Amino acid sequence: MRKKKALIFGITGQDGSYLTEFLLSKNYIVHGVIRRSSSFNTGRINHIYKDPHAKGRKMILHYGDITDAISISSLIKKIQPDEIYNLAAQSHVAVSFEVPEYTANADALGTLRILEAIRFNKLEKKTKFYQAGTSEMFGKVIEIPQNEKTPFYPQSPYGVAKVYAHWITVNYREAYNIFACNGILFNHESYRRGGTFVTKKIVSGLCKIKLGLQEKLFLGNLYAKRDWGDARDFVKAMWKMLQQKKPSDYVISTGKQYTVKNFVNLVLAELNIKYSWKGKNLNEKCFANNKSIIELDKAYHRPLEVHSLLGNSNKAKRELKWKPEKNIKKLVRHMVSEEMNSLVNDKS
Ligand code: NAP
Ligand code: F7E
Repeated sequence: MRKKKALIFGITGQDGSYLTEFLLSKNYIVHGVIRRSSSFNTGRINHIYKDPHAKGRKMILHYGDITDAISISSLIKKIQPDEIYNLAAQSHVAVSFEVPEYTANADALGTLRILEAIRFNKLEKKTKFYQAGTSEMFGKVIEIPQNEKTPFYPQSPYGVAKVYAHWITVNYREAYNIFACNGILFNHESYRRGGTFVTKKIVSGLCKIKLGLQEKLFLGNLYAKRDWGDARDFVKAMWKMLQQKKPSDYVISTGKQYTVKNFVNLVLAELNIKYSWKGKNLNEKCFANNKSIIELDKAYHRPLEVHSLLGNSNKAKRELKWKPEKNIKKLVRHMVSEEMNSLVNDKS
């Protein structure tokens, strides 16, 4: 049987690496787009990488960039993929306030460029398309919990750019009959999460404090609430969307909500650190062994905050037969144990 070909934009990211592993386990040939960088950016997929001279490679990397229409179109023409996953994005909400134009170019127009390349190369009937949408589109939430029909009210240049990407995906589905799906994914984390996202920052900082490699961790808003899932569960939902009879949009979430402070407390418990919180507002601090180990810094506050996100993924449960397998405790255990292993190996 012919193997299916997938093309992943954003293969070097957290989700790209897990999706690649998942698709390879389903016998796909996976093509991935990487950006040229002055330092290596393939750390999350090095364990799958094979030299171009090796026979029977199942993962093939290509240089490209989501801001470069010609490179996107020529890759799509050359590869003729059965499925495209657009995971490429400037994905940091706080950074999107610093680089709003680039964020719009990559996250909004990048999606349009891929859809146009599918159309331009006359692949509307062959190539299915997945767009990495986000709960950040709900922003200042209009209802709780949020589902596929909840109106968007984004609170950052990132969220606004993703709303454009969402609607252009719907538009190309309706105008050109492209099999195009939006996954509206709530926060999902793992040991492979980028170091400046809050869960990874907390795990990494507290593991270093436990090992005596760091003294303090500085955080921003402790009271933002998120619906945190496990990235390894969430990439399966992306694939399931493209295996349906009809394309549609799906919320992917756990339906459980925790504050940033709850997440900190779970990590402290996993590390067996005895702690107490004292103080209020910006003076709130976490103490262990009579030393303050967590303090707050206004620099991590955003011009606008998304205070509370909670997803309802009943449609995905019903139609995709998808539900999260791992809860937040399992996620914390995975993140802490991988982090500790890597720190201890680095030391020795
Ligand atoms: P990530 O770790 O930040 O990965 C982003 C990927 O996009 C990386 O491979 C990055 O390449 C690539 N990229 C960035 N700019 C690019 C450009 N101009 N051209 C080509 N590639 C580019 O993000 P993630 O957590 O895996 O998330 C995957 C997608 O899902 C993103 O679109 C994100 O916005 C969206 N999303 C994430 C979450 C979540 O909680 N993780 C939730 C909802 C939606 P480099 O490695 O070279 O930087
Ligand atoms: O922040 C608060 C911060 O940066 C979570 C991206 O994957 O998920 C992610 O976006 C919360 C926010 O993720 C710090 O203010 C407190 O309320 O980990 P984060 P995010 O902004 O929710 C969505 C679904 C995406 O689509 C995005 O691509 O934590 N917070 N203190 C902090 N956040 C950070 N980064 N650093 C802090 O020190």
